[in-house]
Amino acid sequence: MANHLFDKLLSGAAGSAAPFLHLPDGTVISYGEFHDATGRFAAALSSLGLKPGDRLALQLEKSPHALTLIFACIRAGVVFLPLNTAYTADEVGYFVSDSGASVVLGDGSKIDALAEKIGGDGIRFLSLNPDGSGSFADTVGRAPSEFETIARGPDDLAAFLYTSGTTGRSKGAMLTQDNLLSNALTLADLWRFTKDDVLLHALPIFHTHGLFVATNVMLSVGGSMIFLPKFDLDQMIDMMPKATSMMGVPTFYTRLLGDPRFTKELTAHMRLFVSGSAPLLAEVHTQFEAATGHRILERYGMTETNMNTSNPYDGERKAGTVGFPLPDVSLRIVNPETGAAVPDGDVGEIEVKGPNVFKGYWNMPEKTKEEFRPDGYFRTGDLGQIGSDGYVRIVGRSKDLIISGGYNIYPKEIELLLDDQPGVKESAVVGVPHADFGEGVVAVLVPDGGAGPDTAAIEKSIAGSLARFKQPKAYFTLDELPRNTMGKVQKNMLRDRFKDTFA
Ligand code: MCA
Ligand code: AMP
Repeated sequence: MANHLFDKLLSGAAGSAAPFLHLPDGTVISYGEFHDATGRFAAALSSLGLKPGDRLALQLEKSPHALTLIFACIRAGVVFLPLNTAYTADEVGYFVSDSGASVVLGDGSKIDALAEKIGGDGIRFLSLNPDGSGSFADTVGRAPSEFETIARGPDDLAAFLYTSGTTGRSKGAMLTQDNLLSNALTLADLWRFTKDDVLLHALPIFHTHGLFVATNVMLSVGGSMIFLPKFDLDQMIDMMPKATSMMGVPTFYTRLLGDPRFTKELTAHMRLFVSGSAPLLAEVHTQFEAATGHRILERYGMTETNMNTSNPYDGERKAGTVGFPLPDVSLRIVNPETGAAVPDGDVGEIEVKGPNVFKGYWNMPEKTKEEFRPDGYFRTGDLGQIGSDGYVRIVGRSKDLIISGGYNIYPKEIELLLDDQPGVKESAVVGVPHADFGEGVVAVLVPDGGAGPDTAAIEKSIAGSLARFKQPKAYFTLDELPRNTMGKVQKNMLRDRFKDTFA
């Protein structure tokens, strides 16, 4: 039966000996093997009672098995929620209850703690380890070895990706099969990927960049990936000679540039380096070209929209810009208050429309309505301008968001926790320049007049609720927060005051 996304990415893979995944230990998983494994996993999902449209949450270390599970969900029509492995049980609990997931898959070392914390009537907790073992493997063993792919159309839901919000409450962005497929096909074409490409893949597979951009693009052309568990500088340098291309967040590029082994010779054979998820400093772009002779191709996207713009493959890849709208994406710059187009070249909010744009936030019709204009454009919350050269530049964000090492961190979520701590009257969280992560999280606390905040105790107290990467890397106290006449905290003043914290 027709399954819009699976058919295009994998149905032709049955029986194919072409390589799909190259693992660090030298193992190669072929397209045919991967295809068959998705069938066995899909049969196991169905044996658990999961039906099309049901939700499954997974918080798994990166492995071929975790990737198989995701494509098994697509094949079985099950909506999957990939969750950052750094999330605490508290955070995972929220995603599971909000999405109504009936099955949760976690690593063997964590699944019992998740089950204990989350509980919930009828929710099944199963383990799947990076080596393929775990209680889910037992379910697979008992299920039929063949699976008839479930029919799914372009508008059927494929995934929920949770993205935090300025209110501090995470929202499940509902992505359809065609949101994912249309974007993968557009990018593969634009960036000239073919079956001969080998992508060096060190990104996590719980976010758009590593999963939908990198993996779906490669699957759509029948190419292969050197599939590393995470970014490790030595492994990147070792594997680079076997790759033709790489996708990464800016932190990947600054770390590579800082290594004397990363030279023109090491990269001479490479076809393409793509960067995104956070701003790439123009100086990093320039240094990269000086060190390697390659110009990084920067593109811009968002969880809700997949990719929106890209620098050209053939034309000039301009540092400090994110290039042009993709061929099937309409992009405009508007006054955020009125929604009216701004004069050419002026700064405004970036709005986008196209087959890449999600269907809305799960169970949040009001929030969804606020984020879309009546004519269907989505409000990104990013501030940008289009130069006379037609290139889009991102100049800031109207949303209060920190991007650290490519991960989004919403200050509100942290402030809500800090405000509740003993000795704290109020707090403000800002991102300031960080050489490795781009931005680093700083917390500013206002004492409540008593003994004042004990930051060591606060760090301990929030550790159970917040993923480590979101926790402030520095704390300061101030008698009061700078506010404007409307009473709004002036975060730009805090960013300026603490800008040298990580210098
Ligand atoms: C790790 N740590 C971090 C981060 N990562 N702190 C702040 N920001 C981070 N991103 C902290 C850990 O908590 C730990 O703290 C210490 O750094 C070392 O942890 P480790 O796991 O060893 O770090 P790492 O392996 O060096 O990871 C850094 C990384 C990783 C490679 C940059 O964060 C990463 O892979 N980022 C990619 C994120 C990504 O894929 N984003 C795409 C989102 P301590 O030592 O104190 O315990 S998709 C998206 O944004 C849109 C759609 C788009 O356009 O792509
Ligand atoms: P996320 O919600 O994790 O998908 O993060 C999306 C946000 O990352 C966007 O709204 C932008 O603010 C930012 N972003 C992604 N790519 C770029 C880029 N190339 N330059 C600047 N910001 C980017």
